[in-house]
Amino acid sequence: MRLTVFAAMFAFLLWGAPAFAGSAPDFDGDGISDGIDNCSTAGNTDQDDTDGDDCGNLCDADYDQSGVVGLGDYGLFGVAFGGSDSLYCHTEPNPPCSVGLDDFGFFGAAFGGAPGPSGTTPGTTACPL
Ligand SMILES: [Ca+2]
Ligand SMILES: [Ca+2]
Ligand SMILES: [Ca+2]
Ligand SMILES: [Ca+2]
Repeated sequence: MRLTVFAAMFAFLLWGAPAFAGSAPDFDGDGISDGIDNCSTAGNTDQDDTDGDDCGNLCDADYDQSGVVGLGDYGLFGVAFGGSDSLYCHTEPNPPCSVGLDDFGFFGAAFGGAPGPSGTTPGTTACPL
């Protein structure tokens, strides 16, 4: 019995420990660790960030960079609707993209809130202005 426990501990040290040592928190499981994920709550392996504000498209409906998703963004989204501007495409890989009802659903869910969270802006939940 004691030998079995010892063997199990040895096996863990041999194969298990390196796996734990190299892992970092990855809330959304997209392979990008939270600290460097530009949209840490949604899987976005491509890290698309069309406007370059360090907030990935999948977390960023703040098109006018005001810090909140509001009426100004709604107006911009309306103009972009039906087009292919990747800034407004939240639900599909870019490019190509088509701004449609699925993206409007994303926008509606984000309305009234702040963009983000982005792991590339530590200590904040919003993306930089
Ligand atoms: Ca992640
Ligand atoms: Ca992510
Ligand atoms: Ca962005
Ligand atoms: Ca805004």
